[in-house]
Amino acid sequence: MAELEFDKLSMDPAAQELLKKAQAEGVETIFDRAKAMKPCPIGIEGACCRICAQGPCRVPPPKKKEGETTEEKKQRMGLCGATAETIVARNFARMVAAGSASHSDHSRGVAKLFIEVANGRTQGYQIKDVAKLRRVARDWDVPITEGEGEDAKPRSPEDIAKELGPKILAEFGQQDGEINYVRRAPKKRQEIWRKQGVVPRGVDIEVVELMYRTHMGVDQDYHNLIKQSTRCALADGWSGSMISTDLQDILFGCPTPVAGEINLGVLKEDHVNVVMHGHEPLLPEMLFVAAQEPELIEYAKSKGAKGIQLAGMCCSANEVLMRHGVPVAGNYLHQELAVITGAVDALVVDVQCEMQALENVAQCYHTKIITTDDRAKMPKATHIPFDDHHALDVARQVLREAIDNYPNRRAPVLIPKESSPTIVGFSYETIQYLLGGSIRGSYYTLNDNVIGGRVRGVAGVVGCNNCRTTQDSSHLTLIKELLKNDIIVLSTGCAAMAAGKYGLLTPESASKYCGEGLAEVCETVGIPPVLHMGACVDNSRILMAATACVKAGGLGTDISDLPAAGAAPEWMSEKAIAIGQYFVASGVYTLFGVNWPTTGSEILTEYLFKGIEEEYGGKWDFEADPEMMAKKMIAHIDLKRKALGIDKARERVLMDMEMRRQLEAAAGEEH
Ligand code: NFS
Ligand code: SF4
Repeated sequence: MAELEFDKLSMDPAAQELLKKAQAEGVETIFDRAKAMKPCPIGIEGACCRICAQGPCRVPPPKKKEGETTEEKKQRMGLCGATAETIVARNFARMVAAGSASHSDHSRGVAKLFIEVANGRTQGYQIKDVAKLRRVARDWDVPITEGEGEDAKPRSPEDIAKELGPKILAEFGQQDGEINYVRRAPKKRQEIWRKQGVVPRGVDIEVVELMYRTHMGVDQDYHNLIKQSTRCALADGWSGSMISTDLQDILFGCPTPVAGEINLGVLKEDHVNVVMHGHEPLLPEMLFVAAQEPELIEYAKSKGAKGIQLAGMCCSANEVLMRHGVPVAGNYLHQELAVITGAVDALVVDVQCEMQALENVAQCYHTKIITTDDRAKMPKATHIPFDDHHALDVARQVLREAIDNYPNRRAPVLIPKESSPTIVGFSYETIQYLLGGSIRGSYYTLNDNVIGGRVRGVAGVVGCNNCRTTQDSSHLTLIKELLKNDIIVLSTGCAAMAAGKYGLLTPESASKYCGEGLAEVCETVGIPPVLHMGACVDNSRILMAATACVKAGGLGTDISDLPAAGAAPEWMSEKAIAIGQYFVASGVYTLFGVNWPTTGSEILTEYLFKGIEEEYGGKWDFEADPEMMAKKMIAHIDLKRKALGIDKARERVLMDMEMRRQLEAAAGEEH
């Protein structure tokens, strides 16, 4: 096993402690493998093509800047003549397609469940948020009342849902026209998309067409490939992901502020620990219900445990955290570590971001890995198929397996003490409410503070952990730098969990980390400076919040006018690329860290980092250093402030603050 420098692997003391345990016990983790296997230098640039059996073909970077000979050029082509631009764009496009497919197939499952719930064919589920159901129904032109005029009476939730469900589900297979939620975007944004010809027709069709175009010998124009990538990504952000957010809110409740705990310290030595890992909240919702049933608690006690402790991991964690305050064991790079505690009796996975290594790590301990989705199996795991018609029974069965496994624990168990309190659940609607109460609730309050200069701008910090960089470190450095500069942070996914682990998801952290202006605003409203908005599909909430800012007025007429920027400093998944692409296409300056997958083509990279801005008002950028990343985001935000003519206001605010400080200092001297 490799020699590891623990503090370089993760900044989280809980992770460091467990990595030491793993090493002492001879258990290999992703960090060992990362040390042993370096990324392929050609693959990392996106410059390897293996889409036909004449390859794989590699296109190395040009040896000289200018004056390349024909012979040299030929060496930088696939056998079929595909250029670096084509090959790199195809690889990028396929990442967008896979990422969009993940979010969208998740979403399709939720839509199907929604229809089953509407028809009373499920076990354990119900329509929890009728108010949101009505709001969403209106957006789909589904009537929420029956009869006309004075005789009109409200339609029952089931009735509305029965009409709404199939309408939404149809969007996945829709062949022509426009996806419905395009209408939610600012008018100007819609016009840009129509002009560029990238308004998605449906969800599936855009993924299929993108895959088709990247087949051998089809689309060989990088610009055209990126155009379809945009269309596909928009179908993800403004349809697939947005639909899952909406329907999950209707079924499980629209998040409102709730307290939670995060990090491996939430596991309990004397309880049956069940970790729910994955992305779709369907089963975790039922595990949450089942874990409270007296019979199961009694059963756990009969095996010598004091009770059942549920904990989440990855986006499944975010879903149940923000709706029920279920504690979170950790983000992506914590999955193996949870098993290494020796205290996890079952790790239940559904789909996405699950490392196959879990099977092997689990064999060194007693942990039972339970797969539950027929689309995501592992050969050595126990498979208990999820079925929404008997969801509660499946949840009970899973918990029983975990309880039965509790007596099999082998010493030594090590649960790190780290866990931090968090306040989460900042849905787009909740933020609106908090900004002005239910009656005047409006994003204008936020805009007003941005215009006035107390808040310099808004940043989205999202995305994964990546074992090629110190876990959580870039997230934290970036977020702290932004807060110090009065930039409020909206966060989702593993980034939000990273913020939580180090105490940034509490209102108290505002005075500690924020510049004076932002601290004042957070204290007045009573919110943390980092707003946890949910799982990665809930990046759609950020799109809605951005749109609401535009509509509230005073900050331009489009998302690209806002003093805002987005970042995924520790990204690793294809989903992150799909998300980034829809943010760029929605007008947002979006930065990624770690590495950048199109460096194999300078021309393509130049287009994504610059040229694309002329078309969409947003652009990509890459920056591995989180401090530089913050600087770039701040510079962009300031540029937008200037364009809006509100740069002077901020100078005034800073001047006021400086004067206040001097006055206070003077007053201090007098006493
Ligand atoms: Ni998002 Fe959530 Fe985490 Fe990355 Fe994976 S869990 S969907 S992909 S690793 S943020
Ligand atoms: Fe090589 Fe062209 Fe086949 Fe790709 S499609 S593997 S570049 S021959």
